[in-house]
Amino acid sequence: MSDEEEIILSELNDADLVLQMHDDLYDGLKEEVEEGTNILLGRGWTPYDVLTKALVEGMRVVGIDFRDGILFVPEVLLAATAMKGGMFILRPLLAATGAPKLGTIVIGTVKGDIHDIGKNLVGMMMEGAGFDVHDIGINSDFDKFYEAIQKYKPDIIGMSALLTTTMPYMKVVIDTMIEKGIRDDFTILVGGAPLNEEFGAAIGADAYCRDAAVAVETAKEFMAKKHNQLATA
Ligand code: B1M
Repeated sequence: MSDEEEIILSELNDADLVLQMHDDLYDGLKEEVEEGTNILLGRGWTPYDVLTKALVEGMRVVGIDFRDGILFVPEVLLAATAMKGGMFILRPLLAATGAPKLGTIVIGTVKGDIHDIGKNLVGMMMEGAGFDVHDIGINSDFDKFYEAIQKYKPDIIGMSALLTTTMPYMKVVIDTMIEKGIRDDFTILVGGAPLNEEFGAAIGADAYCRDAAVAVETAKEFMAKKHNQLATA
């Protein structure tokens, strides 16, 4: 692109800026995505709207072209890095709600799986809602979950999987918890693009969460139930 055609992000109106951010995310332009994120925040957008309308929507388009063989792993990695640049700016803003602590969550992407954007987003939203979040990262086997369980004594375990080949490992984690007699000590929430409600029920999770907002609402509902049970016990 020549200098004359260079796009000045700050000169675009909100709608055009959001579309440009989708393009920049698609092209893996981290600095531009960060700049766009800051501009929208400066214009009074809520962090949640920037996250969902500019970043998540942009990644949805990347996902479609990845699926259709138009984009390949290296390009998608760049898009993911650009997305993380924007998320890094939003994270403290989403977490700074001053909400009272609702409970503790351990969250991780299961063994064999390195997708972490959705998990990170769920973690950020949970923090924003007032949960203490301990993120154990990607490629997490049962031992990694167990170590975190012992260390943080969570109320909720969150598992993420983005691959049809890794989602069965969630059942391994739950079955191993049953063997150890600790399954009922926690609420187990699962999520990730290839999952659905039926799968969640079949593996013995307490709930499948379609997205981060649903995960937060579901976690809040389970915590309210837990507190009611404790109060009436
Ligand atoms: Co991958 N990938 N990928 N990938 N990748 C998918 C998942 C895929 C659907 C793309 C496609 O259509 N072909 C496909 C999986 C097919 C399948 O199994 N059904 C796929 C594949 C095949 C692969 C590789 C095998 C490719 C290869 O190497 N040939 C490889 C696997 C690596 C591995 O994990 N072992 C691979 C690699 C990668 C990258 C490294 C390049 C990159 C990941 C970078 C990163 O995460 N740091 C990547 C990406 C970015 C994607 C897509 C394009 C986008 C995923 C994403 O971040 N979405 C994805 C396409 C797609 O999903 N349609 C794809 C945005 C995010 C906000 O959404 O993660 O769904 P999502 O999270 C949502 C909800 O699902 C839910 O809430 C989130 C926020 O609303 N949620 C939870 C998620 N986790 C939750 C946990 C909870 C609750 C809710 O706990 C309580």
